[in-house]
Amino acid sequence: MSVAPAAAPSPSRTVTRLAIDTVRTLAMDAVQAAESGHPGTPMALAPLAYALYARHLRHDPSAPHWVDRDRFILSVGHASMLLYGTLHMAGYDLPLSEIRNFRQWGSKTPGHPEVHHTVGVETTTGPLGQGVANAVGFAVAEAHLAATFNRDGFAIVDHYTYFIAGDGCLMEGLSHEAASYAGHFGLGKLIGFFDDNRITIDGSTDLSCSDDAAKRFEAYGWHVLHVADVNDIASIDAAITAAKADTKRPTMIVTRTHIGFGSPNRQDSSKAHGEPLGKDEIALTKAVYGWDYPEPFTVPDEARVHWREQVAQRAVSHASWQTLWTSYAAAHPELAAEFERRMRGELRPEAAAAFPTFDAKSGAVASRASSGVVINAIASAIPQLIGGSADLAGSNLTVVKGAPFFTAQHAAGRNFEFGIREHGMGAIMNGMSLHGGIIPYGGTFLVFADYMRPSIRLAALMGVQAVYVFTHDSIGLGEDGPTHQPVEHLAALRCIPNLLVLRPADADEVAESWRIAVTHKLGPTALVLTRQKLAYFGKATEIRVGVPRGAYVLADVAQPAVVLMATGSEVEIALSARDLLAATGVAARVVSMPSFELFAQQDAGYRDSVLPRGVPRVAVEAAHPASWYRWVGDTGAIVGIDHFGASAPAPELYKRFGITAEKVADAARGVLLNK
Ligand SMILES: Cc1ncc(C[n+]2csc(CCOP(=O)(O)OP(=O)(O)O)c2C)c(N)n1
Repeated sequence: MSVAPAAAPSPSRTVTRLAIDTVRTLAMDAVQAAESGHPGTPMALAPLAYALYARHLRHDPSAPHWVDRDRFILSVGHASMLLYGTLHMAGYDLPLSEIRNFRQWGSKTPGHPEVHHTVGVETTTGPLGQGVANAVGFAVAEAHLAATFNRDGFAIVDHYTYFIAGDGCLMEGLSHEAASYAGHFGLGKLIGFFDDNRITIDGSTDLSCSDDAAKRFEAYGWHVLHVADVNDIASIDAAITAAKADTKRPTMIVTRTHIGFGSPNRQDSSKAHGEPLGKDEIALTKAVYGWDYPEPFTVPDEARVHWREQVAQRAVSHASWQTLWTSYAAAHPELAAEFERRMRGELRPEAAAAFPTFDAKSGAVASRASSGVVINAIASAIPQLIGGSADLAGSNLTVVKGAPFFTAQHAAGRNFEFGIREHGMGAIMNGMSLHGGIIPYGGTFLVFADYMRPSIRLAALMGVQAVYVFTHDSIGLGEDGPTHQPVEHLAALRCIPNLLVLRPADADEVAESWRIAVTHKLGPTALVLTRQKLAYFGKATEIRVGVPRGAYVLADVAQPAVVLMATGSEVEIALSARDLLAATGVAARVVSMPSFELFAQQDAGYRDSVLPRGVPRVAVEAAHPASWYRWVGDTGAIVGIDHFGASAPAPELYKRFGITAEKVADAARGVLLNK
């Protein structure tokens, strides 16, 4: 079936054309009403959205969270009206009033799609390329859960992940990190469409890009197909069928489209990308479509009925899955209970007792090493905790020993090799987490958090659970030098709203930090860990209570004259400074402060009990001081580093850069003098 080209409207317009044109006109009208937005790409891609939602996706608008639904990700998030119009027509709970309210305060139709805000939106997209990498993560999750839970005759996890990427998505490096990963791991149930319209904001793609996208994806090991005209629904059907037939490779369907399709003065021009067409051009375009309805936001009954009939056929898959699930649950009750528990995001009851306890006999241990011990201790009780590292497993200590690796042949593996693709890892983790049933973790050096920062930001924005294992967390890593020594990273991470940052100071704090990370469901957690060894405090009881509160008194005196605050490796320095001060008659309290965010959430009574009002404070952290000002106040001092590090052994660096007990004691005396 081919949809008649808009340039020559057919008087015998098919209902399919009408159904597609309704999505097009809703996008034009909504962008016009909002006086902002992106009409051209929805106008071009409406036939593809129709093909997916009306003819291919296994989905059920009355059960939008059905666990085995096919997932669809609009990586070109600016084309949000394509998704909103389609969800509306497909019968999701997104009424026309919300379409009319596009981009307005409180609407369900924000400028870019936001997960957990609009029903049917699987992930938040807008920063180009992220959706592609999220889709890879969804496909990883599907493959892993299918390999873990499916049994003969019971493919209870068996769905596809579809995405649409644009020129912008494919120009971004992120999509290629993720595509390379997907090709290597043979994610056969991942089906992407490249919206090949050759237009971006500044004009033709010729201005800056002459890649052969198809060849790039072929080189990554993808199955690459072509659709010469997006209006040719039969050709989309055939491509999807061919994509599904290849179970070993992800598929990219390069689809030729025309931005602003049908608009006499805007089609194929960057003017169609990101501004309203204008009332006159809308009228002209609707005339080209043969659209007979003068009122904006018209949904012809025939179009609505057709959409609903088509989608009703798609939703049958939900009913048959339900039947399959019932017999699976009867045949494999324990697996079924486990699957349900995981999809609810709950831990097994035995998880709480799985966390290790440490003692002085273990001696000084790097926090990355105690983190490795914790991961291994909790692994079997928390099977949904799966992850790995961006090629630094031996440094990040992220491997569950003896457990299999995730490979194309063994998708049940729990150890992941993300390759040297930090940005990809962050975005893939987001997809894994959003899919459900998985708590992903990923490791790299703290300094390379910058390489994944956009994905961390989105994890925080979306409120997804993910755990970052950031090791080598300061100049304490020593000889690798300033390229590898984070300075501003802690402060920068602490500024990301809804990111929990934990920098534990000893092995017990590490265990408690991991406990917080696996139970903190509404956002990501960054664990900031040392390369160098840390002393053991022997304060397990205080730590168990104190770490969840973000800060606690580690060493006290009856009447503290000054409070010394520190995180991670610098807590030891604060303890030594306390001894130096005591020797000169100055009573100091030491507060370990692994998480500013958790401490800030405590009531004023608790905060005042840890940091008494009127008692001056000194902070020490081998990092940029920016994030400490709130806590030290006007009368306090910060011993930190506001410049890059250097290549030398760690003890020398601490001395040269003044992160020492003597400097902290001096700072304390200084604040007392100025009091
Ligand atoms: C990471 C990122 N950089 C820049 C932008 C701003 N931006 C939004 S759309 C766009 C052009 C995208 O072109 P294309 O993918 O071809 O989309 P189309 O013009 O087909 O809608 C740009 C640069 C963005 N959303 N994300």
